[in-house]
Amino acid sequence: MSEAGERTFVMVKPDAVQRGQVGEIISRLETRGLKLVGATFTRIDRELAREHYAEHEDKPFFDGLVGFITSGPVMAMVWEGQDATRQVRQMMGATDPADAAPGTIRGDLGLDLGRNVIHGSDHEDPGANEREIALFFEESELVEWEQIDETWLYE
Ligand code: IDP
Ligand code: MG
Repeated sequence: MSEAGERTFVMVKPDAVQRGQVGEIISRLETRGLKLVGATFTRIDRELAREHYAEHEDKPFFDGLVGFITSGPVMAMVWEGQDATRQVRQMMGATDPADAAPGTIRGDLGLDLGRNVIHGSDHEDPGANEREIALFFEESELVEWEQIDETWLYE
């Protein structure tokens, strides 16, 4: 990982895959300057879904959430950059797309709380990024590489 780099876990959810928004979402993160260091297009099983969303186990929406996230393929990714976890959360917008500001990913690409397009690690939950990355990726699957614009992106 580069000196400026923090890694965060991002997942394009099944609704956005079905709606052809994978490219749009990757494009926004790339254009911002974040660096893609890992990606897998996969359909996750219920066990992994339950573990990933373990903090919501007792919530009334938990079963629906697990059903939704396992209902089709997702694009699971690791992005790296300065303050990456918090910056991705800001780009995502509020959990409910109806409350997410225009210009954010959820505010531009979704309408409904239960179909909110994207997951990103919670920056207010220390270690959530590394924990989620480890659930989906082996360390050897993450690519360390130098981005040619890094000297122009960071002071
Ligand atoms: P976040 O994705 O913005 O971090 P969380 O509160 O961690 O939001 O909730 C995880 C996911 O659970 C949300 O992204 C959304 O897909 C789903 N979810 C949260 N609250 C509700 C709800 O009230 N009804 C249905 N789904 C919900
Ligand atoms: Mg969350």
